[in-house]
Amino acid sequence: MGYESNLPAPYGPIPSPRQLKWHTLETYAFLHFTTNTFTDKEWGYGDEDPAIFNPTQFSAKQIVSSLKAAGLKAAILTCKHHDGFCLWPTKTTKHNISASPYKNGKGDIVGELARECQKQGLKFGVYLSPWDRNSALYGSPEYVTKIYCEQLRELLTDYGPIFETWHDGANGGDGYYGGKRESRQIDRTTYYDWPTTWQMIRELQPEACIWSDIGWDARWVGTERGFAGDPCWHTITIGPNEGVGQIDSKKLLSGARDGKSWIPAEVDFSIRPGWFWHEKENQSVKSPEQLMKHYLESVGRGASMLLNVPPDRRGLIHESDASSLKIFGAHLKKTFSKNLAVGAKLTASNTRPGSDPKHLLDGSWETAWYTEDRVLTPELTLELGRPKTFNIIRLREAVALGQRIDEAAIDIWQNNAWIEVAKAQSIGSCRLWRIPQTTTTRVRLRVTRAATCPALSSFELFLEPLMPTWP
Ligand code: FUL
Repeated sequence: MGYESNLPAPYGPIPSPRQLKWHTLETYAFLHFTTNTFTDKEWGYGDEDPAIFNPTQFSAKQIVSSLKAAGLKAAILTCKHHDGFCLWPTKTTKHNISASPYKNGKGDIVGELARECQKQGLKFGVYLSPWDRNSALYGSPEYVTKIYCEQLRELLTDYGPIFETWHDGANGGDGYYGGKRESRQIDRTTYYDWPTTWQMIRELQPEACIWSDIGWDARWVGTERGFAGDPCWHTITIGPNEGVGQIDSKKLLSGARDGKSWIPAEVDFSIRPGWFWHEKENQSVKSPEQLMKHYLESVGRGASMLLNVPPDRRGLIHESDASSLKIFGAHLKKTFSKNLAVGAKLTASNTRPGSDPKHLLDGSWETAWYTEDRVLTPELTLELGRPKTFNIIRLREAVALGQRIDEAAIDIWQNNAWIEVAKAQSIGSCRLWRIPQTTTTRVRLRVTRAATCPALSSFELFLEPLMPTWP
């Protein structure tokens, strides 16, 4: 923040430094990869023979490069899915990659991907399914303390910095369970003892964001269809009877304006119909245009976009997915490379002494513009000098000081009058509006409702180029 001497007081819950960093990532990848890739299943039963796991052309380089081409800033790997097969040579179970033909039992997919991400400048995260349909111990307390926690400990100790840990709420009951082939029920409220496990994560990797339905650091958005609610507040109140796998998904979609905790939403969805690669879905890969729509409806509503791109049986990102990612990434880059508001003359109805509205144009999260305490509904006009054509507007609050704005609107100057072209409730870390292409000389922001004096870090205008045809 630029103006430590005259900062407004924070409002409500505020993000931790760890969450602030997470907010700046905005888009990252999910990699669903395991024996399911070879059995054509979405949920393995736990009795899969490790011999089937044999990605003969596995290339961490090709996988990470494909994600990077889409501008994705990190990758989260399914180190273990519900079938229990571990993609690293864990000491906790024999049901792991050492028992597979991959690199003659000497392979370590977690290690290869973690290293490649680091090399190419992406962060790395781990998905470790709590439900384990292979483990004979599943359902007993030892499974949680000796297997699940130990697996996490290995992942958080041996693979460098981890930016996020992913703990899903799926628990289907039946499984192989070491040959017992029975249905095991657990009590979701107590069995996993999440607070103890998450405390261990804090100790081993204090920078890692803990994701589950309810946080601690980031929450599920309540749908896997690729959008956030509108509004989507960074805050939410988790009730005493709510927990992982036990919370109304509608509540997660929007959060709560006056929520007691800062637990922002993450939008997880897949580039294909399924989470794992299936030959029959090669024709159903989402187009760059569809990915852009998901981007606007997730990142553009203040959530993060967790895009699943599953490696195929060769151990590569399939050509269809890779080409869609590449076009999407180039489109994003082109769109946001030129802020058309740069050079505009800014007139604010009020400015807090010591701050300056010009910081709204510099594209930085660190600098901001504030109003005086008594001014809750300021206006800010960009005089563009000459007519400029744009179709995307980006607004960011300086979220280090909390989510302060309740509602804002954008007007353009046309035929000697202001016309409202966009409006929203939640702004938060990022609000994107895509409007029909517009040419004007003046654009105005109106904060129409705020809980306390606004603190904004960006007000920018962009023009999307034409999306190339695909495939
Ligand atoms: C869910 C799982 O059941 C799906 O297979 C997938 O991994 C998704 C991201 O989370 O809970």
